[in-house]
Parts: sequence; C-alpha cells; structure tokens
Amino acid sequence: MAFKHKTSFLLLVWIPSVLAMGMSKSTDSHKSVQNWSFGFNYTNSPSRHRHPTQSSRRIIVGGTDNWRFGANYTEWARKTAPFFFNDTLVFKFDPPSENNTHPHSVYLLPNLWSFLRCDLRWAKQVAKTTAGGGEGFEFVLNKWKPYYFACGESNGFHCQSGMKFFAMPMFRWY
Ligand SMILES: *[C@@H]1O[C@H](CO)[C@@H](O)[C@H](O)[C@H]1NC(C)=O
Ligand SMILES: *[C@@H]1O[C@H](CO)[C@@H](O)[C@H](O)[C@H]1NC(C)=O
Ligand SMILES: *[C@@H]1O[C@H](CO)[C@@H](O)[C@H](O)[C@H]1NC(C)=O
Ligand SMILES: *[C@@H]1O[C@H](CO)[C@@H](O)[C@H](O)[C@H]1NC(C)=O
Ligand SMILES: *[C@@H]1O[C@H](CO)[C@@H](O)[C@H](O)[C@H]1NC(C)=O
Ligand SMILES: [Cu+2]
Repeated sequence: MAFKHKTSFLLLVWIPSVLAMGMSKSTDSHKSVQNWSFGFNYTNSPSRHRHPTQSSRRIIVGGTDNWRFGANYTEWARKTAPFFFNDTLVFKFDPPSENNTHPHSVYLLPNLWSFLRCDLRWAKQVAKTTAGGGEGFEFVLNKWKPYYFACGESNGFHCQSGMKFFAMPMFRWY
C-alpha cells in the first residue's frame, strides 16, 4: 500500500512537470524565465525570504535525532522538503565502539524500486560506519536528480525500519 502511494505521488509530481515543460516550450518559447516551481506550495518555505547571495543550507539529517535507528526519515524529509541545489546534508552518527555495536552508514540506492524495497544490491556506499562522527558526514545535493538515501547496515533492516529518505533538489526561483 505504501508502495502504491509513493509511486503515485512521484507520477503526480513528474507527469505534470514534464507536460508543463513541454508546453512552455511550444507556447511560451519567447519567455526567458522558466517556471521551476512545478506547482509546489512554497508559502511556508524558509528559504523564500533568503537573499540570493546567501550560501546554501547545511541541513542536519534528522535534526536533533541525527542519523539513528528508530527515527522515521521519510517523515523527516517530508517536513524538511523542499531541498535545493547545493544544500548540504549532514549525517551525524557515532562510529562503532565497544558501546556502539550497531553503527550506521549511508548508501545511495540506484532507483525508486530499490528504495521502496530497501534492496541494497546495487547501492553505492557514500559513508562508512566511521564517517559520521564529529562534524558529521557531508553530502552536497549538486545534481538535478532524485537521491535515495538509506542506511546500509544489518542487511537492509535499518533501512526497512525507517532509516531511508528521498530528496529531489529544486532550483531556486530568484
Ligand atoms: C509558477 O507556477 C506556480 C504553480 O503553478 C504559480 O503559483 C506561480 O505563480 C508561477 N510563477 C511564475 C513566475 O509564473
Ligand atoms: C500554501 O500554503 C499556505 C500555508 O500552509 C496556505 O496558507 C496557502 O493557502 C497555500 N497556497 C496554495 C495555493 O495552496
Ligand atoms: C553550486 O555550487 C557550485 C560549486 O560551488 C557552483 O559552481 C554552482 O554554481 C552552484 N549552483 C547553484 C545552482 O547554486
Ligand atoms: C563505554 O561505556 C562505559 C560505561 O558507561 C564507559 O566507561 C566507557 O568509557 C565507554 N567506552 C567508550 C569507548 O566510549
Ligand atoms: C514512516 O512514515 C511514513 C509516512 O508517514 C510511513 O508511510 C512509513 O510506513 C513509516 N515507516 C516506518 C518504518 O514506520
Ligand atoms: Cu543504521
């Protein structure tokens, strides 16, 4: 059920935006300004009031929870979105130690299907279990593509328990 829900959400976002881009090409090709908002409501987005020269945001994944077992990062991402180009995601998690025998990591999953199933077979590890200490592991959203993040530990169990989220960086419109 959750699968269907997420897939239809993506279709709702992508199909209208693709159509809108195609239409603007044929009818509004004389206009130089592209509308990249894709119909999202940015009214309560904090970056709306930011000055263009202000540097990109540094976002702690999970907020005060950091990157830990038991938190639901789909929920977190829903509350935190939209993400923007060049936003830096910071994953903070304790390295393995005698007191931390179940550490975390960060993987990028290749597609929505792997993401929904927490299938790590073609995933790319971007942060080792030791990388999240101190200031944390930093990841810059510098491509226009969907990013599927997940913890890769315990053979997908952490991912299935909520340690995964999706981020699609947006263009700023100023
Ligand atoms: C862009 O599209 C959104 C949603 O369709 C609309 O609310 C907004 O006014 C548009 N902005 C411009 C500059 O056309
Ligand atoms: C956008 O969100 C704000 C705050 O939640 C709301 O007041 C406003 O009516 C919304 N605008 C549209 C076009 O949905
Ligand atoms: C993102 O950062 C890179 C490197 O600092 C910069 O060259 C690029 O212009 C930035 N892009 C946007 C859309 O801010
Ligand atoms: C592990 O916990 C014990 C007891 O709280 C503490 O004495 C010890 O220093 C901790 N070890 C590490 C590596 O943090
Ligand atoms: C996390 O929250 C989402 C959205 O509310 C929900 O669909 C999902 O089942 C939750 N995941 C877990 C592991 O509880
Ligand atoms: Cu984990």
